Amino acid sequence: MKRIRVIDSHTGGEPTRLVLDGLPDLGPGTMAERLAVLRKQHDHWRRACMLEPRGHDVLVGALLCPAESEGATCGVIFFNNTGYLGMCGHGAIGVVASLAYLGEIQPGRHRIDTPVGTVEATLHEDGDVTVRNVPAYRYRQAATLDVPGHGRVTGDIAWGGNWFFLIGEHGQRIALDNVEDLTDYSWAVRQELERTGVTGEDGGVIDHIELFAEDPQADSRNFVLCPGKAYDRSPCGTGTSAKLACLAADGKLAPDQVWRQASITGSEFHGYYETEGDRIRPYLRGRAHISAEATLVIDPSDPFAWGIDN
Ligand code: PYC
Repeated sequence: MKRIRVIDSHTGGEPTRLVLDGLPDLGPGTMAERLAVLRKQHDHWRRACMLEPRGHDVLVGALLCPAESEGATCGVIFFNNTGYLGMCGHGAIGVVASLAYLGEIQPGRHRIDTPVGTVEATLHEDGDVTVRNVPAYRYRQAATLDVPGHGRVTGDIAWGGNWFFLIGEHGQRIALDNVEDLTDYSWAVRQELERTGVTGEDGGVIDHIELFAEDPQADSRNFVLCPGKAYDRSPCGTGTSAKLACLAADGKLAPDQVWRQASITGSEFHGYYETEGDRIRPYLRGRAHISAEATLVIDPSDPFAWGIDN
């Protein structure tokens, strides 16, 4: 039997599984090199942790690694049911809350190395976490697509630690009882982006689709479709970062001004930014709660030991 120790948490409804140990050593390289080793040589370990019967399509995994940079608390590689994420905002908040739950960190600032850069997370005395994300920027404004079944769709392409297509005018109702239609619409947009070869900078795959609507309490409510076709239950940390980059580029939000981003479930992140050259530095504040402490067991005689691939 192989055993993998995990802590599960959720951040505004979106789950994170922090993988503490039990996976193969990825070597001493940079976080990007370790991610390449995990992807090429050990991807079945990701599948075992993320796919059914142990995982599900909503779950995001965070593999705890030794720090790469001096003074960092740890390194983390984020993944899900279909592959790997650059950064993950809700996941970083979940990692910090989980390490605090284990007594491994105290309130204060902690640096976390990821394959797309080092982020800093502040654990506040009240349990909230503020993530200083990697720099974000808008790459293209008002890109248009003809989406089969939906007609002309216009959106911005922005980086917030992952690539996003952000759509303000979509004619969709952003509500929990409309998730099926929202998923169909967003998936059609994603497929059209792929079919027509529309990408982020340097060919980066745009694998997150983000729709916005007004919200009675917050500044905006979003629906974010993640790469594995599940929607984010939280307001999506990297998606909120991409939104802040677009607001900044449009002159609609000043540096340090707080933006309350609600999710479709009603959970909220509070974001703001600082200007950094021609990019912005996004900050996101949210809260995670621990939901399980567990040991995953991989039984070699189990036909689904390494997950059900679909
Ligand atoms: O919070 O950045 C995020 C995120 C990405 C995918 C799911 N959540």
